[in-house]
Amino acid sequence: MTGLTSAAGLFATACSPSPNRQEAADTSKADVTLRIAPVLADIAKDHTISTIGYNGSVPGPLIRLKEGVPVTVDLFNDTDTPELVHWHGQNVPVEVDGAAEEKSLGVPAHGHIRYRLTPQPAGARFVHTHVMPMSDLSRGTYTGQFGFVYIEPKNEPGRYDQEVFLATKEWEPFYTTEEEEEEYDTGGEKEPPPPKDTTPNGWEIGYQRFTINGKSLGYGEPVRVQQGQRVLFHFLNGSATENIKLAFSGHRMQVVALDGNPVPHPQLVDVLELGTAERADVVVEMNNPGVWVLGTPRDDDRKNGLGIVIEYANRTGAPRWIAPPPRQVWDYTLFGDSRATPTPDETIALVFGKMNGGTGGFNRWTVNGKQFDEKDTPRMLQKGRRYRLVFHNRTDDDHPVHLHRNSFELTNVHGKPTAGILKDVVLVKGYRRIEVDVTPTMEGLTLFHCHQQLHMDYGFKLLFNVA
Ligand SMILES: [Cu+2]
Repeated sequence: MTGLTSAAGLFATACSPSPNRQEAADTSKADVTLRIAPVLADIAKDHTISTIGYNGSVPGPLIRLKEGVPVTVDLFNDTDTPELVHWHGQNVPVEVDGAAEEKSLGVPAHGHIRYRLTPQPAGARFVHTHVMPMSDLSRGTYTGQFGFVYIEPKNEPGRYDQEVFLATKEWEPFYTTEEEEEEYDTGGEKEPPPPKDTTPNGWEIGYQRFTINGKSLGYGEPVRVQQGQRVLFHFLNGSATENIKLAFSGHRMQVVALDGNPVPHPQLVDVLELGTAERADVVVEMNNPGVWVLGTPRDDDRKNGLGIVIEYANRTGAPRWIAPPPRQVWDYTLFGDSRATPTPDETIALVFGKMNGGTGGFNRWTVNGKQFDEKDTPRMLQKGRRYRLVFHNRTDDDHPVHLHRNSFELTNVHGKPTAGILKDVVLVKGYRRIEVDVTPTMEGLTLFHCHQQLHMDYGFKLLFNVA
């Protein structure tokens, strides 16, 4: 549990004067206050979850900020363990990024820290705990410590009539030996399989309950819409470990932004696919009056709560689910440009590997043949230099990989070139290759990791240092 120790240790340094922080004696109200505390959440009829959340709700309250306008942030921790609060998708200094590996400030058990934060870039971001729970499924992102952050751009086009934020979440995790079913072949180039590993696969995580905005399908208030409206939906996959799909019965969704960043070519889709921590903004024309289910096409998970009712004005009756057309292929390049991207200054290959954990054990994850070790020297990157990161996934698992404090541009997906799609998480499917370009602008330690909690905790991390 070295992460916890260092998080607590960091607080000692947090007490020394810093231009970025106001003195502890300052009791004025902060612009943003997050209180980390136990919460009881009624997620379904006669079903209450006991977890840890922000400000007494799961997900936490929507935090609306303005691009480039600094805010004071108060973090209170009412729990018995140190916490880390990560501003996912924002370009912020290491001190406030909330990752132990980057030596960010932690929030001590029953403690408080205050700092300044300049929100950037604009778009749908989020905030979540960055603690490593390892085998403890009552901590880290298995809890309700997450919430939307929306950074308003300086100029908001606002071509919609209503804005709705929807965050998905799984609850009551348990250990299982069952693996996710295989996806059908989507074509394109493949990575070579690794040498055969005869050790059985280690633990996977299953869940009993599912919610959108903290309510199981049919329990919460429906989203109320009117015929003729254009509704902007912001989706966030708040899962610790699951990559999900979402479909809106009777409607198609126009994807306008991914991970909060507008895409070059908005496209209509029947099914959204969101890896852990991915976001998508979609616009839907409300042109099919009725009472509908928006949810996962996986019947079991939808029955266990992963959906929400969309209700047109003056329409009543049981919500209808219509399965999307079969074999919908989610392809990032649909939304990209065909123009050529600049030649990178340097190419860095990152090969993802797996060592099976065996029955009752944990799988171990490697980048370029090594599990993360905090004693390793970080890989140096030069500010302003264009790097191409080539993700070679030589495992049969899908990995939603995330880079802190920077966005990257997708340049190649499964052998298909693309441009103009800016993201901070990308889902690299089993035995696939994705290439992204990043030009670091923020100095200091920058963490790269798989956002699947179990993968991250058991080795799937790499530390860069930008100078
Ligand atoms: Cu992973």
